[in-house]
Amino acid sequence: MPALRKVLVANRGEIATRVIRGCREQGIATVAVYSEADREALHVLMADEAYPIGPPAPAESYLNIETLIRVAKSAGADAVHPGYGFLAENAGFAEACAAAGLIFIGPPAPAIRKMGDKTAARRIAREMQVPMVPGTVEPVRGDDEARRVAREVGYPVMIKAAMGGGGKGMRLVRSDGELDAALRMARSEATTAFGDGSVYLERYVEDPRHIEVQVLADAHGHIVHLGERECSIQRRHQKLIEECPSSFVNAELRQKLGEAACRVAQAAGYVNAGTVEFLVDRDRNFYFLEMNTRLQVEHPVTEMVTGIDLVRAQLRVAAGEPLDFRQEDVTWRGWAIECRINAEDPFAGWLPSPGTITGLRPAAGPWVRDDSGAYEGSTIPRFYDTLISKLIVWGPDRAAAMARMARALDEYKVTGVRTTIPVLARIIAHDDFQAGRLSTQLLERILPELTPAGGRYESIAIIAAVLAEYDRLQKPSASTPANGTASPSAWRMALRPGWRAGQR
Ligand code: MV4
Repeated sequence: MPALRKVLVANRGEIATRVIRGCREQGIATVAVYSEADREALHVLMADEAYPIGPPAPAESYLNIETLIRVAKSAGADAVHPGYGFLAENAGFAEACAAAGLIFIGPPAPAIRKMGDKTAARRIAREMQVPMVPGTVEPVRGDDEARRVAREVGYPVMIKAAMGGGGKGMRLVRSDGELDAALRMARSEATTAFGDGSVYLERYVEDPRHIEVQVLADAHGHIVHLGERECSIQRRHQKLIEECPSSFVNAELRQKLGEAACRVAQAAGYVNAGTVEFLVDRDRNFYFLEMNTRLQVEHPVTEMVTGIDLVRAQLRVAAGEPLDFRQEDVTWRGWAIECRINAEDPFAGWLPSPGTITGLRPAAGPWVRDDSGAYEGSTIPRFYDTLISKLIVWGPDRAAAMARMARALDEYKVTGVRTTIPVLARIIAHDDFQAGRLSTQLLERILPELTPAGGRYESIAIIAAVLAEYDRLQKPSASTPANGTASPSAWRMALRPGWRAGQR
C-alpha cells in the first residue's frame, strides 16, 4: 500500500487549513494552490509549498483541472485532497487524478457519479430498502405522468432536478392547477443550472428536520457510521448551525439511520468519508434524500463527539489502509455545536461583506475550536463563499454546549467586515432553539424578530450621541463632573478603537 508523502490541497479557506493540519499531524507534506485573490491567504502561509494557479474567478483557478494536476505532478505530490465545493464532487476530476497517477482523497469516480444523479441514488436506496419519500424513482417523462404520480402520492408535491441537490431547482406544487407551470419552470431551471432538464417528483414532507449521517468506508469492505448531525438551522439551503447528536434522535433511531446510511454507501461501492442525508418528519419517520460524496463543512461536530479525526481517516483510507476501529468502537460522548461565521450583514439582507479583516480576536478557552481561514489583516475576497471561520464548541450535554457557544460568540471579535456573529448569538438564545424545537422552517420564521433594522439605528444613535458629547466637551462651560471622577465615560469606551464596531 502506498504511504502518502505529499498531498496537494485543491481548495482554499478554512477547509484547506483543516486538511493541511490533518496532513501535518500524519507527517505528510502539503502543497497549497492559490488564485491571484489568495496570494496572502492563510492556507498559503500554512502549507509547506504554495503555487499560483490563475486569476480569481474559480473557473480559471480552483476549478481548472488541468492546472491543478500539472501543479500536483510538478510538485511531486502523490495525492490530492479536494476539500468541499469546487471539484470535490466532480467525477471527472477524480478520474483525471487517477489517470495522472495521483490518489484522489475521496470516493471512487463511479460512486461520485452515481450519487450525483439523484434518481440513480433513489434507485440504490430503493434496492437497499431504505425508506424514501413516496414519488418517482425514474425521472418523470411527460406532464401526464407527472399529474398521475402527483395525484397518486397526494398534494402538495416537490419537483426536484435529477442532477440537482442542495435545494437547487426545487419547486413546491400545491395543486393540479399549479403543476404544468411548475414543471416547465423546474425543467428550464434544471437545464440552465445542470445542463439536464430531468426532474422527479416526491410528496412534500411538512416542516421536516434535516438530519444527516456520517459514514466512513475503507477499501477492504469495512463500513461504519459515526451517527447523525442535526442540520435544520438553515437559511435558503445554507446551514448556519449544526449539532451532534440530534436531540430528536434516540439510540434506536440512531442505529436505524446508521444502518440505512451504511447500506446505501455499500451499494454505491463507496470508499472514504461520505454523508447520507435524511428528512425526518414529526413522527420520526425518516426518508433518504441524497448522499454527499465529500467531507462536509460540518464534519467537526462529529469529530468532537466521537473523537474520530475524519481527515486522518480519509488519508489512511486513501492510502489503502483499513479503518483502525469497528462499529462497536464508535461511541458518542457529550454534545457539539458549530456556528458558521460568515462575512455577511444579516441586518442588510445578508449581503456579502468582503474586505480586509482589520481586527480579529477569535474565541478560545476550554472546549472551543476555531476552524478558520482568516487572520488579522487577511482579506475575504468577493469571488468565493463568505465563510470566515467555523466556531465549534463541546460540552457534556446540550445545555452546557449552548452556554459555551453563547460565551464563545460573545468573545469572538471581528472588525473590518460585517459578520453573522450577532444573529448566531440570537438564534442560540431563542426559546425554540434552547428547547430543541428545530425544523428546517424555524429560521425563516424567527428571522424577522432577530434581525430588525433597529441594529442600524442603534449604531447611528451611538455616533450621534458621541458627536454631541464631543461638541459639549469643546465648549468652555464643560467641566469635570462634580464628584471629581476621572474614569472614562461609557461613550468614550464605546469609541475605543477595535471591537465595538463589529459588536452590535
Ligand atoms: C424536501 C422537502 C420536503 N419534502 N423533499 C431541500 C434541500 C434538498 N436536499 C432537499 N430539500 C427538501 N426536500 C420533500 N419531499 C423539504 C426540503 C427542504 C429542506 C431540506 C433540508 C434542509 C432545509 C430545507 C429547507 C427547505 C426545504
